[in-house]
Amino acid sequence: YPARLNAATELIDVPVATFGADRPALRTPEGEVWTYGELQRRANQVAQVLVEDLGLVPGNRVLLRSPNNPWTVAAWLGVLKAGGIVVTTFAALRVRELTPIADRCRPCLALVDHRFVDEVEALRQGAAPELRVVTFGADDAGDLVTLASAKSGTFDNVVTAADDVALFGPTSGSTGVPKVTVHFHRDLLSIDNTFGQGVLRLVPEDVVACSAPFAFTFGLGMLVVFPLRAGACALLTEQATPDELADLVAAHGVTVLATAPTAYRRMLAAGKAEQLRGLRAAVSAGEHITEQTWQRLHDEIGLDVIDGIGATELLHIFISAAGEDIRPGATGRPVPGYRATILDELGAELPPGAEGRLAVIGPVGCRYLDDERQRDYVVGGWNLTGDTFTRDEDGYFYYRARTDNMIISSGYNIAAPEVEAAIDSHPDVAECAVVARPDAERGSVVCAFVVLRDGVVGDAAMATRIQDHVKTQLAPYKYPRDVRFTDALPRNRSGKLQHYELRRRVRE
Ligand code: 3SK
Repeated sequence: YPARLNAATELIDVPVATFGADRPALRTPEGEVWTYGELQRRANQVAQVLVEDLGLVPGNRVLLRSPNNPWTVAAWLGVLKAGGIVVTTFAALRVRELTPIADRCRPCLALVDHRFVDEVEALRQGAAPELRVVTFGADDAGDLVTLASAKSGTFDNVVTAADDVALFGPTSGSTGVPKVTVHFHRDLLSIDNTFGQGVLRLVPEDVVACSAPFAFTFGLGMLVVFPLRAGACALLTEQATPDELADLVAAHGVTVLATAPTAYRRMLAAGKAEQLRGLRAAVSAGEHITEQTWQRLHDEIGLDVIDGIGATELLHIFISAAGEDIRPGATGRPVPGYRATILDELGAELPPGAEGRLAVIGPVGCRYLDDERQRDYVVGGWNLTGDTFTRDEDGYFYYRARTDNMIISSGYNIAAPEVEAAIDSHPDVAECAVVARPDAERGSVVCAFVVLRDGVVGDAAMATRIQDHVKTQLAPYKYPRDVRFTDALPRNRSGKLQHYELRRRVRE
């Protein structure tokens, strides 16, 4: 990339010039359509408001709190155009979750959808008294939309350096204590030059939907960066259950869907396969997809799902495969631009077939903001993602577990996802999660939290049936010695299972 680079130029101004101002860029389930020209004008107006009315100077940090809608995209691009740093947060976060993020990021301004302002007001009255709060969508005099509408809509983007900071991406990580990842302007383009153009390959005719909020960089890539650079259109949903999303896919002619395996499973369970048949590509990420779910999607919607593993630390997906390159059971190969290997505990590379820590290096790397945990993530130049993988002779990588989900019981290594997949295949099970429970005799034992299908009773006999079932699927030493029934599994805002919460429960 050139030394001087503002990502917003490449994400909206160049696409307007390349694909034309009249192409649809964003649409909503309610039928609103923003063209590329309109998005550019709105983003320029926001940048004008930021600089002329709110006194933003390059490098200022702007907290953005809003669900996925066109104004959120305009605000995000506007901050970049003005040389600011966007701090994306989930609209659903409460003040106690926002406080450590604000403490670390120190935003001077918050752009907030008016429906989600209370928690930010509480933040301003508590931990962040200097924070200036501007709402949008309220239609009053101080509203961002009102202020923006009074502007001309032309703006000369601030000339930032390719490695000036553009984005602070908070992540709850696997412990629940938030970390903030730091990403440059060039990183935002890099994810497109690697996964976007190297694997996904959107075309201008594509309509993309994704369940992830922009605050989860999976959603930011899938709904903003990749479609805009390809001249494609994104369908933005503020809130949709998997069933509703499947209906929207059919109703809006969506061609590319990206969501988590859990959502795909729910769509199939709700009989929504028909609604997904118009897709030309489906991406699964956010958590590991089991072979069973991948196969069901193949059988029922006729698509080979593009699996991918990404991380907020690396901004997006770094191992994946599409089309002919898909090897069943494997997550895929490093996406073009990345290298990956498997390391042992001491940092030595392991040969094909050996199980160890996944290590990745590429154009985007982890930079935590003021955080000691940087030392654990980047070791010897490799990013250690916290996943246990194997690879084969041909360079395909196979997921085993989150490293902290490997259970060592009586000296056996048991990967929790393997046991989860076996339990999931029981017809009475809706979903489950497996963790280690400390045990005096065995070190740890496998403990399964199981959600049963509606109407099935979770009693001792059912627990035994599940244990027997696992013994028919896997080596019997892997069966869950402890089976606990629950109504729901704990998940974070991006839908990932919170195994740490279950580990806390088993220690209680
Ligand atoms: O796999 C993930 O969790 C992820 C994280 C950030 C960006 C993209 C992805 C898929």
